[in-house]
Amino acid sequence: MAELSTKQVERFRRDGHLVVDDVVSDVQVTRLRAAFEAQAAQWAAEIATTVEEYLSIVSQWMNVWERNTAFAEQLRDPRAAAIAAELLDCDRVRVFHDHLIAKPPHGGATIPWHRDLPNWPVAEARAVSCWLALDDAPIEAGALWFMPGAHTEPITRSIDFLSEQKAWGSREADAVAVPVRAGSTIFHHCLSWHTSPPNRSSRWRRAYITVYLDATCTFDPSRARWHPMTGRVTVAPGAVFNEDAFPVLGGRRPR
Ligand SMILES: O=C(O)CCC(=O)C(=O)O
Repeated sequence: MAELSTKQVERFRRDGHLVVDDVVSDVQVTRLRAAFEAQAAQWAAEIATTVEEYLSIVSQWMNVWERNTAFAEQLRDPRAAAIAAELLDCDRVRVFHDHLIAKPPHGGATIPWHRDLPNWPVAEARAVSCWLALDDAPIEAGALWFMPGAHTEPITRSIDFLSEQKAWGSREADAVAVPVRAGSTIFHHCLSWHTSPPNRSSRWRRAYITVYLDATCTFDPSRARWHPMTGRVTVAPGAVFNEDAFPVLGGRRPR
């Protein structure tokens, strides 16, 4: 049984992103929020500071699945992996890395316009991210914005998106905000252009992101040698990623 309708897959191919509602149950979202809070308290204790102080400074974490059981289980959610495989039209997907991003109430920075693949040491444009909302993410809380269709445009050099702004000119008006409820997901193509503003609400805006690669994707250090995951690669350029650090998570369900 396919997870997505033909219309959903077509929408993803046209726009470069797709909202899939209610991928994760309320119970699981509550569990992940509690796991995040406990994990943040532990990270704060490890550097002998309070969790409040810690969370006012640190807002992003990678490879959380290696440290935390609840996120390790979420990473292996077979439904999310099946959706990723359907969108990529491949048999199996592997994790490139996971990523927790937390924007505190009335805080958090703008994440400027960028596309992901030019910043990854991955050769093929055959990857999707699953952005799972752990809190409701309305526009005022710093929802993601996308430029629909821009994922089909050629790969250009990676812009240093923290210092260099993408200028859209008259196209700016075509950008769309994509607010979602807790437990819902936004799958976005590795070449989609996206951004998020600060959180102007009085609630947290936390998201757990899994980056899925088509399992046949290969290592290309020339693209982004500096990326933190490059140090975890033990294969030669041009080879598929090593299973220990980049495990296969699942794939299409039998029809
Ligand atoms: O969560 C955010 O605000 C940004 C997420 C993002 O850039 C991504 O998922 O690639």
